[in-house]
Amino acid sequence: MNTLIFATNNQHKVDEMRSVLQGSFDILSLKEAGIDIDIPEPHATLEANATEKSRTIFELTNKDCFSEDTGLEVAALNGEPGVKSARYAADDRRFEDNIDKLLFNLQGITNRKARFRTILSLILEGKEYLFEGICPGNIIITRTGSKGFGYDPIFVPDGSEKTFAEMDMPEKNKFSHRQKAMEKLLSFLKK
Ligand code: ITT
Repeated sequence: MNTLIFATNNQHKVDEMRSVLQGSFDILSLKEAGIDIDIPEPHATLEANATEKSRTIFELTNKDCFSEDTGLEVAALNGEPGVKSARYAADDRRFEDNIDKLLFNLQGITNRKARFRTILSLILEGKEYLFEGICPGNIIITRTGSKGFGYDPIFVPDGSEKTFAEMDMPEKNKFSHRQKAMEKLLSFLKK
């Protein structure tokens, strides 16, 4: 197995995965694989949405592939936005609006604990596997930093004083949910 299709339309995720993999194997985004499709994420769990994305691409191509679904789970909001992270404020998936809504909902709340959770769904030779990666941290009060994407400007991972948006990719990878899930996939592939 040399190439896996990564069932995502999010170029930031592709760039991060490539930086994690450092050539362990090649990945092709949907765009690079010539697939123009917006896969729905209608389910109530990250696991079900990730599986839907990889199954859709496997059924279309019959090739080894993987996908991931990530949610930001905020303790004081009972785990929200969670599986709704991409569309927290509205269906148009605007990062800025999602952050505004989250900061508004956390106004006056001192418990800022949160975690990113990634579920990675791999389909290899027609068999399905799931891997999880969790990054605990805190939501800060105002945006800081301009790198990364999504909720990065308001999330400080445990063990750092910086937000993800203040980190270069290799530094984010040291903490990141996505890296942790991918490491599990890589050690599974080595077995
Ligand atoms: P897919 O094509 O892979 O589905 P997506 O952008 O829709 O790409 P998700 O469904 O996994 O991604 O949505 C998760 C949302 O959570 C995403 O839109 C971001 O706002 C946010 N998110 C995911 N990973 C993140 C990260 O590492 N840092 C900050 N925010 C992140």
